[in-house]
Amino acid sequence: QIPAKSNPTAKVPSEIAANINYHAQYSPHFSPFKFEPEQAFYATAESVRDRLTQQWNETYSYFHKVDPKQTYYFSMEYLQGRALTNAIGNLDIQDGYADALKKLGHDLEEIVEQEKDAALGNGGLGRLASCFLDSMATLNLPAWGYGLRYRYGLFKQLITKEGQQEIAEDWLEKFSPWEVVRHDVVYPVRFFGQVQAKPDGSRKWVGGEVIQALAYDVPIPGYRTKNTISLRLWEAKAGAEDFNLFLFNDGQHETAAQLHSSAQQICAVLYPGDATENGKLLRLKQQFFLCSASLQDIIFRFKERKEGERQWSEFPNKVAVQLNDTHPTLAIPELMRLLMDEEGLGWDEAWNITTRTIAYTNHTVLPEALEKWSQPVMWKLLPRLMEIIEEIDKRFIKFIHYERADLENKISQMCILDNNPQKPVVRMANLCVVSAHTVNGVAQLHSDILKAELFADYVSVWPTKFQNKTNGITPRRWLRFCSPELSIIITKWLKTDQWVTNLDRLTDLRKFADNKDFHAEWASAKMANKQRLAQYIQRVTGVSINPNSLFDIQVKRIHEYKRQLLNILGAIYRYKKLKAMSPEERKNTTPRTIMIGGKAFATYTNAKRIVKLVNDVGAVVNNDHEVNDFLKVIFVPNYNVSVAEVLIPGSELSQHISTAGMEASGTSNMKFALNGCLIIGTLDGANVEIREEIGEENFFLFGAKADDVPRLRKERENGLFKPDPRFEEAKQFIRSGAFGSYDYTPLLESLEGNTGYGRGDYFLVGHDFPSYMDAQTRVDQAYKDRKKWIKMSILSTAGSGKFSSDRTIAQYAKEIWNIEECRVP
Ligand code: DL6
Repeated sequence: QIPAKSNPTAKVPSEIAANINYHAQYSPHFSPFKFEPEQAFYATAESVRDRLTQQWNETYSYFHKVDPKQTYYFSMEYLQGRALTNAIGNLDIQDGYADALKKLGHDLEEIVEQEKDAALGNGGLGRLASCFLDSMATLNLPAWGYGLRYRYGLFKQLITKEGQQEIAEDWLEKFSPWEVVRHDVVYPVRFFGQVQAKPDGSRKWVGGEVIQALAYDVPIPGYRTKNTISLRLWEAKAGAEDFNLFLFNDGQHETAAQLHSSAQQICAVLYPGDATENGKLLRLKQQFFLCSASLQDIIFRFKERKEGERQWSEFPNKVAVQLNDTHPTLAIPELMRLLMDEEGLGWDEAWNITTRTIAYTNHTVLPEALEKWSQPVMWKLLPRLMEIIEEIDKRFIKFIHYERADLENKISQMCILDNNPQKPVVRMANLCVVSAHTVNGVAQLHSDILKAELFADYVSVWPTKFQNKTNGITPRRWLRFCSPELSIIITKWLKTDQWVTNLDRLTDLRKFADNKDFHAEWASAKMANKQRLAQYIQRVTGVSINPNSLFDIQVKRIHEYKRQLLNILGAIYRYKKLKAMSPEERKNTTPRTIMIGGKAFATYTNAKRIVKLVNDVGAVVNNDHEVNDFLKVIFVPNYNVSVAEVLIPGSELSQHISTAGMEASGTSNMKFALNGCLIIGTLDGANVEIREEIGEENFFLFGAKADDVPRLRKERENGLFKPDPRFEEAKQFIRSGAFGSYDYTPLLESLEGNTGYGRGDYFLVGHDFPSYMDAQTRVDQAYKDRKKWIKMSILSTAGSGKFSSDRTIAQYAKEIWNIEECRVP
């Protein structure tokens, strides 16, 4: 029987089942008559996409008609994760789809598991961009995301005896059911070549190689609203005219398709290694490709949305561009170039438009993450942009010279071009600060540090340019959908589900913080999540963990400043103490399961050693029958968004233990707190605000404060640091070979000595170790008092309202972008 044509508005399970069937048969991607979970996933996703497409088209045409000011979020990273649960959740049709799939012999939960994560990002910065898109859509804001369609996303992490091994993550292996290619949206992007002066004094960038940017759109549905916005991802292409048939037939196969291969490299991977000149060139190409294609698209839309002539002066009233860190900084000179060279505007007008359009978010104070591009490489790849950057710099220096003679001696640090003859570079953050109308940090402490340190000199020039926008997370993905058990209880006790879009409503849970019945339901939901997590751990690591032990989790990119090393040294010390105890004494301890997960950048050797150490410790501890009822150490492999969705709801304690002043914000801290997990942490990033919101008595604080860090490093350099004996004992235990024969000397040496970045314990692991261990003792004691712990857990969730990305995005909209709601009727 031929199934009915897909009806995208179907609500009844039998009709939804017909839609799914329709796609299984008429959008075939597999051999006929197969309807295994994988095929069922693709057919289900396509039927959901039909619905989204309808809303999406309406949103497009409504925005076109209303012509509101629109924000464009430029980001090299989006960590979207899976889309199916989120889409049917936001469309509020989970039950219909679950029933429909049941009719077709499948289980929604199993189908959801078939989807590959879209991992077009690296860590917090990319996931933030994805949370922001969700909030933009939910708040009905006229806003879009722009990014790159990487062929391979962030690598897949395999754990072998040698430690971490990276393999390409083939998220497009079959295809992505969510993206739509727009064959009509193509823009040329030029690289290399030269600049010609024209007789009228204008300049033109010519020659070089021209690669086409082709748009792929991904729909981003808002929660319970028709508004469905776009994430537009660019793919690089060369055309048939660039394929030299003559050379090919002459046997010169590679030369014949040179431009095709060059195009393919641009979107091959996220963050290609940049140790070589070629690697640097490729990264710069990626950044420019994103900026140029997106700006051409924005300008096209600006003109298209109004018939007849547009006044260029209107541009900043119609367009806001947000740069997600410095990676898309080239948008600044590229917008100048497009306005001057392509549209014929003069410098002053182009500069006025550019500076009123572009805003910049800083996400790090780490010196090595502040991008500096080699001037010779930039001249070679982007000659016209370099002319423009030089001119911006010249004018800035002149401005300081005439207007702020008091800053004369600061010019060499404030200007954009560092002309050091050994290594001339362009300082991207300086270009952003000089050109953007607003610069923001991502948590109050971080924004204060930016103003007091990194950008202090500019603050006196432009005091109102600097803002704070504390990060946030979407409550849909990070509570409503990843923990249905807890969500149901919250809705039941609050007697409303309005908290899903108004997270401040969670404060009302405080009323029930001592209610016995509420406690019982809360504990049972948490237990269900812990059991789900225990099953997952068993499946991926083969280790069985006890759901009655304290689940203690640290998941994030592996980095020395995030101090996974502090965590594992603490675990080692705990293990050693347990070994020394009598069986009776052990019974009085709080059993713990410590889980650590995260990826180390492929060339970051010390981070990879940390991964190896955690695995080695786990192998010993988990097989030690004397103590393994009281302690397990698990390395959770291949941490990504979907894994986080299982780990976070099942966690009870999470570790956010960076050296104070180094973590700009952190966002997983918010996800854990929202899920009723207690935090052990330093006064760093958004921890500071989380602690304020949930109450200091519900936060296990330890460690140096940001203000003390420089002095402590100095003292260390001067040989004034006296290590705690427990710290020495833990390190000595590693040296003794207790965890195998791997040579951990370089890792241990990073904690010793007096000076230098990464040596001389720059991250103050030794200094913070004793107060960390004391805080851990407080954790163990608190966990023994079940009533107290559950109350703290409830208060964590209740105090998390501030950390909704809806709040963050509403602030960006009002205080930076100046855009308003544009709700599709
Ligand atoms: O703002 C999102 C996220 C913060 O939560 C993290 O604290 C911060 O480390 C991260 N920053 C970056 C920037 N690049 N580097 N390195 O990823 O941004």
